[in-house]
Amino acid sequence: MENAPALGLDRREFLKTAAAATLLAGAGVLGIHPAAHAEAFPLPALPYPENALEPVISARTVSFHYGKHTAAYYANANKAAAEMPALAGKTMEEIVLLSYDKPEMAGVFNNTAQAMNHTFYWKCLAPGGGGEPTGRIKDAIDATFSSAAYFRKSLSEAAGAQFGSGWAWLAADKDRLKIVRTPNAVTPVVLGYKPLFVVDVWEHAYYLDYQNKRGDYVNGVLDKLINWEFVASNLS
Ligand code: MN3
Repeated sequence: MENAPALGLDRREFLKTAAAATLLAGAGVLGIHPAAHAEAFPLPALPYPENALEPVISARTVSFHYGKHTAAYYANANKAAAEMPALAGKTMEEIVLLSYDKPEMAGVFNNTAQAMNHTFYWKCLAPGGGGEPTGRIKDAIDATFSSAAYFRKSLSEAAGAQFGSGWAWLAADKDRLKIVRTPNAVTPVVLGYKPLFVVDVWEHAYYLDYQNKRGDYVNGVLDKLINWEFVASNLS
């Protein structure tokens, strides 16, 4: 209570605050305390403003892709985690690994893997990104692909070749890097590889901006948005 003056409240305002706190505590007694609704996997904040990826990816695309799609995958992943006792206390990666390729857990897998994939995707992009890799990630890319240009070409082709919805990844298979294409929600994690970078090639990632021109979106991401610092940080 001695903090009240520091908050700049007069006594009458402070009592209103205290009354509000009492009401909230009462809600707890009735079993609707906010803690009862705590989500296992809160939606991580977007690492930049919605318009930060323009002109490659519009604020409108990000507002749907993050605000609607990513948020919905998290909501569904949380719902599954809350409803299935077998998932209690598990990480998203653990849930993805245990639900992969089990038809009866397809909903759990799809939503949890998509939540994880999207958070990874948003971190793979950065305003002012793109350009050439440097340091350890340059060395690793040169060792596998001979050059950054050949890596770029290989990833771009993989993204174009993925039929329907999916993802094009740079992943590490122990010491070696590889390009991996996955359908729908599948992540290289279930194949035993460590994801380093990804491009989302579901139509919701680019259709508002590029319509059918998936290649233009992928090349824009590789040339102007790839967050090399994050990619390098994923090298073990
Ligand atoms: Mn997506």
